[in-house]
Amino acid sequence: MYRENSSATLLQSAKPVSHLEDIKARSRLLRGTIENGLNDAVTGAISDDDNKLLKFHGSYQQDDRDLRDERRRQKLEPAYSFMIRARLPGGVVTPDQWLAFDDIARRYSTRGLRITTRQTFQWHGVVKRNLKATMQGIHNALATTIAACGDVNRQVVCSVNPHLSGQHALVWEWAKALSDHFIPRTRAYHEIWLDGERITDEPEEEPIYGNLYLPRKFKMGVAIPPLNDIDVFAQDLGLIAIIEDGQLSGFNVAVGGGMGATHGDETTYPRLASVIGFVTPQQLLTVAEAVVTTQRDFGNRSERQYARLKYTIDHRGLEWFKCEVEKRAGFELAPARTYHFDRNGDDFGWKQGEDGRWHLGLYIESGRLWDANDQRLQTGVRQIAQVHHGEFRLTCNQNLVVANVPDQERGRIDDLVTKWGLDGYKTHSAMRRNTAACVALPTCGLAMAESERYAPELLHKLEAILARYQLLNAPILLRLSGCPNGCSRPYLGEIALVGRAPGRYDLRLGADFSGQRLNVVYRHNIAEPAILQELDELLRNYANDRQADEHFGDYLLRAGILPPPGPTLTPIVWLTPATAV
Ligand code: SRM
Ligand code: SF4
Repeated sequence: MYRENSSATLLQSAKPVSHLEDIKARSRLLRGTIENGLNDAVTGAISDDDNKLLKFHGSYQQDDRDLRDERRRQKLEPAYSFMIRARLPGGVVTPDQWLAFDDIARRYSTRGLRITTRQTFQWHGVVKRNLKATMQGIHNALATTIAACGDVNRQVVCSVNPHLSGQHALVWEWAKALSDHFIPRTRAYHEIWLDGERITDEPEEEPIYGNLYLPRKFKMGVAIPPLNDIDVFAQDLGLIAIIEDGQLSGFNVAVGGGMGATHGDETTYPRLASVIGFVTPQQLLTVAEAVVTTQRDFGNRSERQYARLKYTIDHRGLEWFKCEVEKRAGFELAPARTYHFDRNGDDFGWKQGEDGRWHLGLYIESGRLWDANDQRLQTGVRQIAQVHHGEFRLTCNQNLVVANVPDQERGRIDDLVTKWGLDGYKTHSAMRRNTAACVALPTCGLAMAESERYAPELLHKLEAILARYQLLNAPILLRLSGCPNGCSRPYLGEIALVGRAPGRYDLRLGADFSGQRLNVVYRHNIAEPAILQELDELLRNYANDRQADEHFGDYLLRAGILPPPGPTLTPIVWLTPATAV
């Protein structure tokens, strides 16, 4: 039996709620008619409404955009398939899980395994009749896909590599606790995918979310200074672990980060999270819940483009938000503690932890592990998983750490890394090692331009420029996104390309190297020749005029090539009254 949750009654809007709110309300806690749709053999798709609910189960319906025109000509329905995303808190994967995930990829997906910018895996190209078997395979590997997408708290990301110290391991435990705390409680997932028993006489409710879940997606991440590898200020709720005298004292709380924007619409924008205070570990879940429920009750449920937490905060004011969170938590947040980030990006090569065990950082281009063309990266990591007894850690920069390796096992892992061409980290330019590119074409329905498939070609050309100016060892954050949604967090790239149309991008410049300053548009809507020309000149000047250890983004500001950053962006963007009281 399904019971209405009281949070639904909080919705009072001048504008009608969006269609998606209506779908959620009618869904019986995310069931909709997904099961019927899966059984309909006439089409490879499911209904639009169910497709929206399916996201909460960790899957998106897509179609192969490379084939769209041809199939239309042949009067066939689009080549539908599904992308599936796992929920792997902090990106931790055991070797057994790796082998199971790899089996799933070989059996059901068309493009191998894809490490995402939020430390998890996606499988692309799973056809409808295999969707259930894929979900079951992931479940059997002791993982899940629930709430990997949808208007809920998603995968909680965490700095890598926690095994470098006992305190880091503790921080990961908290990231996992957060992830578990916000998992939806609906039994729909079990019923639909795992053939779970339907229990009809017990009330079923979502104690945190209510039956409408959140107004929009919600993201949490925990960073461990001085490394900001997760881009903590891009999270709705970013937590900065404060380790003092070798002990975890607690977390600074940052709220309202987000990247998504729409071209040409200045009422939507990327925003860095604002630090509002400090909590002890014991207070963490209470405060996180207060943040989430405040957004649940005050977020915009009429206009989805303004529904992220960043707009709720900018609309009502940061001080109001903080007071509301404190009221719900039942205590005041302590003043934020001092912290310092000195960089983003991942560590590559072998690093030893304080317990003497080793961790090997491997560069994976755009996170794609796929046996294609002349590469066998998927097989290579599979072979490592067959001999590895520690675990793997996926990073938010789409890379991979073979973690927790005893000294005597290193040689064996190194041999496999070399054999299967996973040793690129030793020779690649520093820019390549600091590049992230979103998936974009052919699977992403929102892509306006290529990203993942364009990155290798672009990097090849940029490396020729870097070599000319002896900059191959200069770490420069490069981010590519096929549209302004910002899945590679391009607004935090020292150099970023944001797709506008096939072959055309906005060139954005000037973020810092530690994820604490947004970049700005330098040239709108330009094609590759102009991109290369602009970057050639700027990189030449940087090579000649940079100060010792000065990063490219900082140089552009100091040299006056970009304007100094303005005040923190807090425009009031909604023209309509707030949607909740
Ligand atoms: Fe994303 C939508 C891929 C991280 C902001 N994102 C999508 C979809 C699902 C397209 C869609 O809605 O139809 C993309 C699927 C492409 C495909 O074929 O796989 C997609 N996003 C990805 C991934 C796979 C990019 C990657 O190359 O790794 C990342 C998966 C993360 C994960 O494992 O959970 C991914 N997306 C991000 C990030 C980065 C982050 O979270 O750190 C962002 C920016 C941060 C943020 O959320 O503000 C991001 N994705 C978006 C948005 C814009 C949201 C907004 O507030 O406007 C959309 C579109 C939307 O939600 O309407 C989107
Ligand atoms: Fe797709 Fe745009 Fe995200 Fe790239 S940034 S994966 S094109 S939604």
